[in-house]
Amino acid sequence: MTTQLETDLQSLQQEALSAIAVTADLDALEQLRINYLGKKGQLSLILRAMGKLSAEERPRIGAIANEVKDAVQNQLDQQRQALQNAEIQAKLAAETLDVTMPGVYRPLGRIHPLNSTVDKVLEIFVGLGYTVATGPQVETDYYNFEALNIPADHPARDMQDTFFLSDGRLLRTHTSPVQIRYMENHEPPIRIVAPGRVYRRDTVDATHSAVFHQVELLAIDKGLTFTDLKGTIKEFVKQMFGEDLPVRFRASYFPFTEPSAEVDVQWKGKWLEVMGCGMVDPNVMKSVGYDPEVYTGFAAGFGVERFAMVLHQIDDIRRLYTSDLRFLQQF
Ligand code: 2NM
Repeated sequence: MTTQLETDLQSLQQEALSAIAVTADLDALEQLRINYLGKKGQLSLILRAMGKLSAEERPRIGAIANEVKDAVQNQLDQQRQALQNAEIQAKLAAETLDVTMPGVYRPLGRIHPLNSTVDKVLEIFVGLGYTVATGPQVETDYYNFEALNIPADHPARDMQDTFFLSDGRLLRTHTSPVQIRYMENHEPPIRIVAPGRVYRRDTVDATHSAVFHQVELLAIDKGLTFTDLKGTIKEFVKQMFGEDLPVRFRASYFPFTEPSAEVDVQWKGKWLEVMGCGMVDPNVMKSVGYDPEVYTGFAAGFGVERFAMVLHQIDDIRRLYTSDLRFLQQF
């Protein structure tokens, strides 16, 4: 026959199993375990009543109680496992990394065409054994003019051409002061190349800028001749343009060289004036303390913008300064 205890055990099992099955989280599950199987739980409460059972009934009810306990424990274990799995799956889903998603676009910087031109020029001269030298952009009259054999009444000194500071100093109009400073501090033989920013009071247009860039080179040694100058420039032009272009030298004048010449290069069928050059004037040698009877030297100079414009077919010098990305991204 069915006792009250048996009925209680059965309804406890039924209630526990359905309560456990719908539990949504691990904390609630633990509460259910305490409630049903804990020391002061419902099962313990029922078992306490077993003391009143007869000796023959006790093992039977005890066996049922154990079955209920196992069934509830089983269901608790299963549900715990299920909830833990669900938790892991949810975590995995939340942390999914979609490696097929497009990356974040980061625009890449690049070398400005003026700088890449300077880099290329310097690389060629370093390859020919020259050392890169630099100097200040604010100069004195002495280094910019006097030491370079530019007389006081020379038109280059004109207010129209030079930016003067209120203290009498000036913005260098060429990088030649770098060569003077270098010669003052070094004994021949000398091979230097001086890149840098220079300033002229020019009205800005497609081919003129008040600020532009120059590279000048200087070689001083015993026995250097105009032939050494021509060979150096021809080699430079060959490397700069990537081919052996026709080069011609036209007689010219600079205060700091004698004789002086302009260099033209035939490029795409046209003669382009690309640089000035000459043998360093004995007066320049004397101003730095070199004996012009012992040493000779050659020098040359050119505008970097002009080279960049020829090499990249740029029609207006201002494009090199206006930082228009549509222009710059072409290089
Ligand atoms: C030029 C053309 C010819 C030149 C001369 C010197 C120095 F310092 F040695 F006298 N430096 N640069 C020179 C000579 C520059 O640029 C068109």
